[in-house]
Amino acid sequence: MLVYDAVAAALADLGVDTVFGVVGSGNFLVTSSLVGRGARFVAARHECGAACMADAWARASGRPGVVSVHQGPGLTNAMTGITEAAKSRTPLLVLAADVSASAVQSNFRIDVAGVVTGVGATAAVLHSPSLAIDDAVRAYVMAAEQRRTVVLAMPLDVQAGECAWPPGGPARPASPAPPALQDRQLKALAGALAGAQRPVFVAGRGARVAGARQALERLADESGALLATSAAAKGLFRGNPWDLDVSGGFASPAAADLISGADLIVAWGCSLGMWTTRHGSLIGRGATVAQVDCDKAAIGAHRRVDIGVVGDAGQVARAVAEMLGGTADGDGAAGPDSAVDEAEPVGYRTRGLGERLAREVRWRDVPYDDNGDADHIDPRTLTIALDDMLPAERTVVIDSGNFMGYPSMFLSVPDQDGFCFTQAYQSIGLGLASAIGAALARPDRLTVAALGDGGALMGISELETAVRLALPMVIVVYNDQAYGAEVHHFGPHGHPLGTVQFPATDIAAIAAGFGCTGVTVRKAEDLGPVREWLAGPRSAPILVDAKVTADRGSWWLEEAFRGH
Ligand SMILES: Cc1ncc(C[n+]2csc(CCOP(=O)(O)OP(=O)(O)O)c2C)c(N)n1
Ligand SMILES: [Mg+2]
Repeated sequence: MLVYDAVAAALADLGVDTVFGVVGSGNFLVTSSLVGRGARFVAARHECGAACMADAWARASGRPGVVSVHQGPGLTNAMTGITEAAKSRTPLLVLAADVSASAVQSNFRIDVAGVVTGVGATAAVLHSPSLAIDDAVRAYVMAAEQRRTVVLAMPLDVQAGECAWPPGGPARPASPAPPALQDRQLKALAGALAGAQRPVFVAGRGARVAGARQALERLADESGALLATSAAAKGLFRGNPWDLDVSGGFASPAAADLISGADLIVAWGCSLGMWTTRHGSLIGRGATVAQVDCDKAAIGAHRRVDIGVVGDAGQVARAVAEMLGGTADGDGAAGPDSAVDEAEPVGYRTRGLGERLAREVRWRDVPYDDNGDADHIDPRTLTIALDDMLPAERTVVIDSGNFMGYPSMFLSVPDQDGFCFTQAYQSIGLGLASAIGAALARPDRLTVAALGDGGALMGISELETAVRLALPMVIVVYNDQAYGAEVHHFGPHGHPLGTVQFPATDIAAIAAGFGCTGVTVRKAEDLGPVREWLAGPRSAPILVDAKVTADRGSWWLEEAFRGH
């Protein structure tokens, strides 16, 4: 067999059935071979888009994503998306063509391993024709099992070589056993929970990927804990009456008040970074902090913790519940269906609190003064109107910028898979492509892409992809004619803002040019066409160009600037 074909066969064997990419000469054959073996190839218009699509597809589907790129510029174009995936621990395999070892002066030659490791991804290579199948399998398995973003360099001379398909198929490397739970650590956590009066759980990406919701809810019932998540795990406790939603800059005043009043914070697969803790200010003075993470190096990485437990969030929660005397099925005070305020008070779950949460925890229930004018809609009013209009079964995907809190805080999501938050690298311009990946992973849900005008125009080439694929997506552009984040960062200090402000751009017309339905919105009544689109065949995306008010920066951004 030729190596490129054997690599494709090995990957197809491992279950690869969807590949994102941009095809050039170096990855044409391997990509075609994957397609010939039944994989769906999604042609992006820019490699960064391809990487973001695969990243979001992996997040939404729970399966490793695969990207295919041309050597040199194909890979460097993909690097921002690869960096986001690597920092988010997205299992992703990048099939990156590379020049032959002998092509010393090739225009396409770069130090692939240097570029890849420099951004935190893992470099792998097809070493030789005889090793190539094992190299490819190892790269995929490493991405899948260790949740890494692995870039597999595929030199053209190796791809063109010959190899033998192993009888019985390629061997899959054995998975390492997870580390055993340490009794001493579990006891410390159980003791802290038993002694806590106001415990709060903050669950992060690690809890999400561990599928730990039930185990955490039961332990929380047992100990009277309130439940919160990092933004990356938003939706994990949706429907639980003790859910505070997101901890950090996006927390509602009631949620922030309760989190900062905790005497014990337990982070489950959550790094307690500056965003999740508002620079630490949500952790009360004197509160005990515990952190559970299957990666030992993550414990205490962002802040000092009093108790560290190495282990999978679900396993640790079950083991601690057992120590506290509960059954595996839980005998907690209030399951999600119980009448919360009739239950016996336990821990932080005092009488009346359930009612307060139901009344105050959602951002859309927090009163505000609408600052819309004749030509601009208040982004809160816009987002609440969309929240009312859009079906609850949705995947909300967020780009970066000043606007990002509005959709994150005012659009509800059905569960932890309904929110795609690609902010590990804080790049703008990834949101549209990420939304395409999420839409392909979850066609059963309506995908809602929330973008700023800057991020939308940066990633606009993928609008053609969304239209070509006839994706039923709602794309909302919070258009303030500016890099608003920078305007609000530097404006108050009196700096000139000509570098970050732009003339009006008719993004609805641009969208119509791509074949979308384009709608300009200056007031809630302008959203009628969205309602019509929702009732129609949804055969192409709809883009809402919302001319939003921008008289001041968002409150979470003001907070965030303290970290710059
Ligand atoms: C690739 C990249 N370039 C620049 C930045 C710096 N940056 C952060 S937010 C922002 C403005 C984004 O503008 P827009 O998408 O319109 O959102 P807004 O802040 O206006 O709501 C910029 C330029 C970045 N984060 N990523
Ligand atoms: Mg803007």
